[in-house]
Amino acid sequence: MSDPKILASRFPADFTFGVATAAYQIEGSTRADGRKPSIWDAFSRMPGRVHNRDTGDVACDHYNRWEEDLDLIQEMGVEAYRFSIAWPRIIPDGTGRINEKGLDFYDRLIDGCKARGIKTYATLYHWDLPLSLMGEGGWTARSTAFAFQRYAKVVMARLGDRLDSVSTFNEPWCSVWLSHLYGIHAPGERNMEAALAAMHTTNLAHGLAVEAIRHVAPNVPVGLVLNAQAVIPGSDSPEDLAATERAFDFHNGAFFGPVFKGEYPASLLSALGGQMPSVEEGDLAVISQKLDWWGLNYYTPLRVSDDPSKDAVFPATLHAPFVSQTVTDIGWEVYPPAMRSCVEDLYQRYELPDCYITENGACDNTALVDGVVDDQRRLAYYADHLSVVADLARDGYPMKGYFAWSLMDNFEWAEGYRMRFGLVHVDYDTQVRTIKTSGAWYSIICKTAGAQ
Ligand code: IFM
Repeated sequence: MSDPKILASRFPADFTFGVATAAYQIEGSTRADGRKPSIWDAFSRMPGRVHNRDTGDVACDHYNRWEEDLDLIQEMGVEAYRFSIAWPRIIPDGTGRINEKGLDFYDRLIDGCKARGIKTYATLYHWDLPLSLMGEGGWTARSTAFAFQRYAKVVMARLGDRLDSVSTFNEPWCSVWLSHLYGIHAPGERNMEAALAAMHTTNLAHGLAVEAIRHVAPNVPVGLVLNAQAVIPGSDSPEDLAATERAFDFHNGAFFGPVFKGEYPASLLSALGGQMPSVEEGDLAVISQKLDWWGLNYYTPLRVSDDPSKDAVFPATLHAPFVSQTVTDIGWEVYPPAMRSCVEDLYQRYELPDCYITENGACDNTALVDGVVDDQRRLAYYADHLSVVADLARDGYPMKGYFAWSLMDNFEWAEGYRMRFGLVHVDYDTQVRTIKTSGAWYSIICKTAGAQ
């Protein structure tokens, strides 16, 4: 079902349609107006870390072209813009001096949204940790949680009066496991003890930031964006079913547990407790404060089977084969039913507030030919996943909004610029933006929903 008007008519009248981006992926101007390096500025310069040694130095030049980009969002009829704020622009060393010029940029951006009738959904942390904080250990150091709380306070005191929503973190799974255990994202560590420390500091930082936001900007709805893994067993064998449960606890429970239940999963504690940092009295109460909403970033399922080897480390799982034949250009299986089962499973396990799909989309590298990017595979991906979200809303799940990832092609982290997720094509030589076929289609969804 890809008729955008029919699809749009299946959503509740107050459902929000938006687009999402993140600071380091689009802004460029990494040295402008007092910004100092983040861990990604350093990481992307290390050999072998990022495809083609691409960096975010220029990216989509959004720092200079933000007005044109907001015009595009408005022209597409998109109701809300989810963007992130770069900590190294606001407090360039992580602690210490506040950089007013950095705040000024987001002031202009937010006012620009308001002037165009676009709702503002800000994320405080989308992976660009000020590099100076690595001297203390970055996310592995408890002190970083308190530095983050101060940063949250500074941002909300200046911008909170014009934000429609704020989230503390984007995808802690990535900034913890992918960055400190699997070594794929900055700072590129591969160490379980460090990863567990980063996990707890991040959870604590989330809680401390919620406290600060409630204090400084009590009217702004606060949430947390998680890329919950839609874990699916590779078979019905008892071993694979047990492996699936362990994978859930490790990938999801490590964040959902403390935030929504005030506890770490028992299986994680019993397997890895000896390597955990100290969880101080009161930490879990700070972490588990009530949220107004949570965000799900969903792209693909995680199929697992048991890893029977003796030295397998918790959660001791292997990747099970894909079931669907459809795979995006980045190699991720396309399987919309897992989006539904993931939401169902999470609402069964936890008491969760309202839900936004804060990211969903496909890597489709269809080229620009004669001024057109006819990205039918991305369009089909959106149609199938939006249909799942409409069904969830119909079935009583509190689905409040959907943000397409991404507004435009951008710096795709370790993949550099070769993987494209945009509704809008970016020519990195000329910085010309071209709305793709999927973008025009999504625009009809937004305009139809807006007229309801
Ligand atoms: O580009 C990323 C984004 O920064 C976080 N979520 C997943 C996207 C696609 O990989």
